[in-house]
Order: sequence, then structure tokens, then C-alpha cells
Amino acid sequence: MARNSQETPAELQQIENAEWRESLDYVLQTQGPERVRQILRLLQVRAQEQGVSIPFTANTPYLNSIPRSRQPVYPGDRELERRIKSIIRWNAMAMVVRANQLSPGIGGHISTFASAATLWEVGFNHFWRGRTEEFLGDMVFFQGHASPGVYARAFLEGRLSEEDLKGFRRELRPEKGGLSSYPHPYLMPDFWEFPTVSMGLTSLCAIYQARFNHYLVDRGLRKSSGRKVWAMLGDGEMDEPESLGAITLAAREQLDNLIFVINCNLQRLDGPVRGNGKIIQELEAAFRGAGWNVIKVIWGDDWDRLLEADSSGKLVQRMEEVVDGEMQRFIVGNGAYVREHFFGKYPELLELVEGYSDEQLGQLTRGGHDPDKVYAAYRAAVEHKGSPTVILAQTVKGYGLGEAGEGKNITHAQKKLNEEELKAFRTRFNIPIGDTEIAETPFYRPAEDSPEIAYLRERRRALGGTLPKRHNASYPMACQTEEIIREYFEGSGERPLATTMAYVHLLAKLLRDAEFGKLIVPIVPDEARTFGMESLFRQAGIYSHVGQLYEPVDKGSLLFYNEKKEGAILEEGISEAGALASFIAAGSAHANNGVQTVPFFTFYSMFGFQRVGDLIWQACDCRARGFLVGATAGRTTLAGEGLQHQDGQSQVLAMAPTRVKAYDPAFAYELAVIVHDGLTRMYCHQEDWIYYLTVMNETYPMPPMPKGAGVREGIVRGMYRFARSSLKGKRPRAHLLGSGAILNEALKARQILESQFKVAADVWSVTSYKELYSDAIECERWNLLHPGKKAKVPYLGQLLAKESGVFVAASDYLKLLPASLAKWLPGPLHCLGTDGFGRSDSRERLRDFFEVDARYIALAALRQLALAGEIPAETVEKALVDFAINPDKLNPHKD
Ligand SMILES: Cc1ncc(C[n+]2csc(CCOP(=O)(O)OP(=O)(O)O)c2C)c(N)n1
Ligand SMILES: [Mg+2]
Repeated sequence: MARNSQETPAELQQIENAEWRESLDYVLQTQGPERVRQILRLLQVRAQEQGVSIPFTANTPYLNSIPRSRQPVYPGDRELERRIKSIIRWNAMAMVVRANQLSPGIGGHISTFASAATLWEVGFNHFWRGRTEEFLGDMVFFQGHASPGVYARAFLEGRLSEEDLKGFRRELRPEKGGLSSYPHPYLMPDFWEFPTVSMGLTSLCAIYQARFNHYLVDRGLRKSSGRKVWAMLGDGEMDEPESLGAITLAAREQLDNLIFVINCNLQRLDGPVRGNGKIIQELEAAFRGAGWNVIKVIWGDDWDRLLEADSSGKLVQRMEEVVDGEMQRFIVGNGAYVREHFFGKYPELLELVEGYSDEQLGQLTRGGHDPDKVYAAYRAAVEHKGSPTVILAQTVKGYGLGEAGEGKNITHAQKKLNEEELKAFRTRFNIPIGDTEIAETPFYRPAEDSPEIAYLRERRRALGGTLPKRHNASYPMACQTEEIIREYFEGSGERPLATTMAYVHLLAKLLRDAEFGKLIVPIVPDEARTFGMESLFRQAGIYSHVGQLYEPVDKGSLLFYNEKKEGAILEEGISEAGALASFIAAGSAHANNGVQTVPFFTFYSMFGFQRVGDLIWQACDCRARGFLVGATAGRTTLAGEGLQHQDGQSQVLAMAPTRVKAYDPAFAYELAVIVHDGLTRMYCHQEDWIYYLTVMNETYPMPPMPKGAGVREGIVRGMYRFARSSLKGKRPRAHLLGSGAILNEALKARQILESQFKVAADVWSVTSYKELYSDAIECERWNLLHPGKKAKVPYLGQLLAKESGVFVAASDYLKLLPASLAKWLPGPLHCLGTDGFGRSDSRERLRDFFEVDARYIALAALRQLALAGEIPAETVEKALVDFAINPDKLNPHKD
């Protein structure tokens, strides 16, 4: 190219740029992309050799990943699909608006689905396969607060009625019921499959779900079927640590059955997700860095023409330099504004759009609203092999709401539309509703024989039926585990054992059980050796999709780290959140995978309910079943580890989720009875429960199960008499309630009371305060609502009907736990517990510090007896001295 000597350096650079670009285009056309990569690499190396450092970037330009030339032809009827989508948009909006007209303040989200509609409808019409006899269907995690979009579609599909839609967020309507605000399988067990509205958990659970689907195949429990897991996510929720926390695992496990679609409307609740940056680029770098296939869908078709026409490179430059906060202004502003502020920055760009009217510029679309682009991305995603895919789709929050909130910061809070706004929405989406009816925001469904309904039904038929649809495929198992647990009824003789050891022993036996063995999924986050579970490595194997590519250092030992493809153990590394996501996948497999797996998730109890409590809540919402086993439990039983390790609250935290049964067994036979009960209820009677058991690492001889009547029932219902007083005759009487390892302290206290004070003391083993409490409040409620009927007596009341005396309850947990029962006891109660921060020291010192050892139990009993006038007050004072208790010692509540 001849150059003019008058040209400025900037102009020369322009020419140079154009030449380089043309060269690249030429190489691409004549020799293909691989050659382009080679040359770029060559140049990179050359530059580096010359000392030009090239900044690291995990980003590609701010352009669509799939160029127009590689877009497949759209297979659907675009016009019909647009009409269907418009109707769904209307109904989804109408549901929220109506609910708020009827019940101001009931809430709901309009703008999220408005931004996601194309992303979802392309999925519904062309990708997401329903469940059939032969195929379980794809799994779709829907962005939770866009639920009106799913309901509105189900309405067109004839799955929900107009009456149902009227019940959105009005679940307690008499007789009619309603639709839950968000996806909750607990509330709509035939409809929703995955709860998604606790931000962050969707990404995590979808990843572990996809991995679990592979696990089932590798373990021979399911045939490989090519089903996909789709997670429809928001850009704001990607800030939750759980959202990105497991993405490297997804790539490492080569989960090409997993597709994320992130709805990048650039906004969250209060404002822009990254006002001063670009969320799409940030997420691209994170996912590419983690090894994902990243597909960006940023610009709609009309931008392609502009990009193709721009030889200056200024359009891409402008696209890249505009931060998201500014991008939002181009949505809210009109075409003239876009011309002036977006294109106006460079004369080349103004020239580029010279032939465009302001109206045209105002309507330039974002990629996530262009079905062609979305389809191309989805097709590429489902065909991609070897790694998971994330689609980053730029959309507009509140799309179509116009003045009512499109792209505005207030849009998330928009619950109502005035008449003018409704009319504008109606007109924009061409909904056949007249001006006279519009104020009522009526729902609209075309006639059954209309082209829209026919098309929509045909599409779903072709894809195997409707979704979401939860299908509970659980079936009653025989549960012949009585033989397995009988051994523990005998006790361990002189041999000291910890409940953890008994638990691991039992689990190993269950893994060999003809019925359960193949279904048990042991899950552990890097503490198997801590809990003495390494024997299971050899027996069950540690799951690894690729088997074991190395010879482990401990290969020679019996307990070597044994990874294998058909391994049963999910060794999750140090991720309680990930492990719990696996627990959810395994615990809900009867609904989502047609196979009834039985998870046993064993973890450091301190890092369970308080660390990943929301996931446990979500597991309950999923109606997951299985065992959560909090090991190294008990604030004073776990010695040495101190403040951040000693759990003295999980039994209290476990009170909250109603589908959790919580047990704190002291002895091996108790544990065995509880596990047996869990298996029977969950897998024989098919009840939705999660069993939480705390197990401990303190060793002591395990006694045989007492022979008396009602022991086994008592273990399950929460309490039974372990030892009756050996003293006869009428004398002061105390009842000592102990749980877990602290039951041993109650037994020692009994000795002290009987031998030194001649107080008759019975010892009760409280296996579950939660069971006792739940039963008591249930009776109380029934009695309140049936005043004319004979009052029901709680189990606790029945058990203690003939007892008198004082009560002392001691556990390794907060005093709140036994205090919850005080009103149902026939005598005064003193609660001992472990409120306060843990310390690293020996068990003896810890139990002294927290005031839960035998001396304090005896002291509390004596004090209660003195208050009741059964013994002189001086006896208590003397006991304090005899027990060498310093009243001015450190206060565990405060120090
Ligand atoms: C853990 C958690 N924190 C807060 C919320 C409340 N919340 C619901 S939607 C939302 C904003 C979501 O933004 P984004 O993910 O960008 O979705 P969008 O609506 O923009 O599509 C928030 C904070 C929640 N549901 N979960
Ligand atoms: Mg958003």
C-alpha cells in the first residue's frame, strides 16, 4: 500500500493495524485456525525473546465466541416461538402484579424472568429433554426468583390452571392452595426438582449433581445416557463464594454433562454487579482459568453487521472500554443517547452508524435476547466434549418493562405496574387484551387448537414431555438389618471403644449387606483417617472417574489410598460444602436418578450445621434422605483442639430443620438401633428424613443393652432409663439425664450421690432431645386444638409418670438443649452444658471448665434437693468444698 508522506503517526498506526488484520484474515481463510494459532504463538515467543513482556490475560475480546459464520441454522419457527414467549412474559408478569394487587407486599420478581425469557425458551423449545420410560431427562436448575417464568410456561402447557396462577405466593389459600414463591420440592413435590433460591448453592449443587451422575454410571448403578445438567444462574449470585468454589472440580472431572448459563443482565438487587468493570470478562477469566469451555453471547445479530462493517477496530475497542455501569445507561437511554455517548466517542463509529436511525440504535439487541445466538451457544455446549461449558449471556434486566423499570436500578423491586405501563407492555408484546380489561391484569392463554399451543405441545412431545417434573421413584426395601445390628447389643466387654469406632464398624458391615451394600454412598471430606475410616478405602474404594494413575506411596500397606473407577467412597477433599452437595445428590437420587442411594456423610461435627447449615436446610427442601454423622463431636469430648473445633451446638442447631432427626448416642447399641430405625423409616417406609448422629472419639467399654422393656423404643423416641438407683426405701431422689459421652459422668455422679449422700439416683440416657421436644410440642398443640378431648400425654410424660424427685440434665451441648424440656418434667430441672468458647486441654480439665463433670452433676442434684427441702442447705456447701470446686473459677459463659 502506497503511503502518503503527510500521514500522522496515528494514521500510520491505523494503516499498520489494518494490514496486520488483513494478513490474519488471509491466513485464516487459506490455511485455517490452527495456522493462525501457530503464527500468534510465534509472534508471542518472538516478542518475549526481545524482552517485550506480554501481560497475562485469560480473556478473549468482548465479542461473541461464536462468529456469525459458524452459527447453525435455527431449527424452529422463530415467529411462533416469539409469540409464545411474549405470552409467557405477559403471564409471568401478571402473576406477580396480581398477587401484589390482592396482597400488597407479597412480593415477587418481574425483571429477572424478563431478562431470562429467551435463554429459557430456547431451552424449552429445543434442548431440555423430559423424562420418559427410557431416558431420565435433563436436569435443569432454574434461577429461583425467575420462577414465574416456569409457572407461566406450565400454564400454557396445560399443567397449571388459571386458578393455580392466581395462587402464586398464596400457598395458604383455603382449599385451593397456591404456588410456592421459589422452586421448593418440599412444597411442590411433584413439580420442582431442585431448590435454587439460596444464592450460591445452585452452582455448587449442579456441579456435584453432574459428578454424581457420572459416579452412578461408574459404579454400575445406572447406564450412561447422555443426560445433561443445566444450571441457569444470575450474574450477581456468582459473587457467593460457593458459586465459584467448585468450578475447578467440574473441569478436573471433565464434566461435559454440565452446562452453566449465566444470565448477565449486569445487575443484581441494589445496582450493577460490576459498575466499574465487566462481569462477563471477569467470569470468563475465572472459568477459562479453571478449564471450562466458555461461550460468550454478548451481542445480538444487528451488531454483527456493524462489526463486519468496521474496519477501524474502534467498535471492539469501544465495546471493551465501556464499563457495565455505563452499559446500563445505554439500555435506559434512547437511541440518540446511544449515538452520542456510545458511538460518539470516536468519529469512525459515528460514521459507521450514519445510516441508522435513532430508533434502530435504541433497539440494538443484547446477545441473550437473540434466539439465533442463544441457540448457537446451546448447540455448541451440548456438543462440546471433555469439559463443562459456561455460557455468559448478556441480557437486559426488566426487558420489555420500558419506563416501568427496564435496566433501571429499581427494577428488581418492581412488583406493580400502573395501567399505562401494563398497556405499553401489552402493546410491545402484542398480547390480545383490550384496554377495558387491562387493569385486572388478566392471564392469557390462546385456544387449545391455536398454532401457539399446538407448537408448544409438539416441541415438548418431541423432547420427551414437560419439565420440571419431580418423580419420586422410591420403593420399599426389605431392610433386613436386624441381624447386622444385633452384635452391638452385647456390648464390648472390657474393651474400650468410641462411638465413632462402632459407627465405622457398622458402616463397613452395611457396605457388605446384600441389599444396602451397593447403594451406600460413604462421603467424607478429608477426615477419613481421623475417624478411623481408612479401612473402608480398601473395602469400598475411593471413587475416581479415571481410576488411579499413580502408585500410591502406601501401596504396600493394608490401608492404602485406593482410588478406583467403581469406588464407593466420595472423598471430597476439604470441602464440607461440596460433600454436602454430594449428600444432596445421593440423598435425592430416588427422585432425580431413579435409584435409591443411601448416603452416609461423615464430617467434623463443628463444620457441619454451623458451617454448611444452609445446605442442610436445602437437603431437607430437596426431601433428601440419608445419614449425617458429626464425628469428633462434643465440646468437652474432643480434647486438645480448642475453640474452633469443639462442637457444643450442633445438636441445638439441628433443632431447626423439621425433617432432621438428631441423636446424641452414648453407646454402640444405641447407635445401632438408631441407624436401623433410620434405614427402616427412610428405605422401608419411604419417609423423608435426615438422621443426624453425633459420634465421639472418647473410648470406654460399651455396655450391653439393658434388658428391660421399652429400651429400644426409648432409644428411638429419645430417652430411656439406663440405670435404676440401687438404694431402696424412701429417700431423696434425683434423676440424672445424660447424653453422649457425658452419660458416663452422670453414671459417676450417681455413684457419688448414692455412696456419699445416700441420695437415690436414676440415670437416664437421653439419645435425642429433639425427638422428645418434637413429640411434646406436638401433643401440646393437639391438646390446644382439641380442648374437649382427653389430653394427650407426651412420651416424656408417660415415661416419667411415676417418677418424683429432682432432675439434672448434662450434655456436651448448650444448656438450651435440655432446657427445652423443662416444662414437661415432673420435677425441677438444673441444666448443665457447654455454653462458651472451647479450649485446648484434656477432657478432665474441659469438663471442669464447662462444669459438666460428675461433681457438677452431683452438686446440681444436691442443690435442687436442698431447694426442695429434701436435704439441708449446708450439705450443698460442704459438697462444694469436698468436690474441690472453686466458685471463683473461670466462667465458661464469659471467659
Ligand atoms: C444467599 C442469598 N442472599 C440473598 C438473597 C436475596 N436475593 C434474591 S435475588 C437477589 C439478586 C440476584 O441477582 P442476580 O443473581 O444478578 O440475578 P438477577 O435477578 O439479576 O437475574 C438477591 C440478593 C438470596 N436469595 N440468597
Ligand atoms: Mg443479575
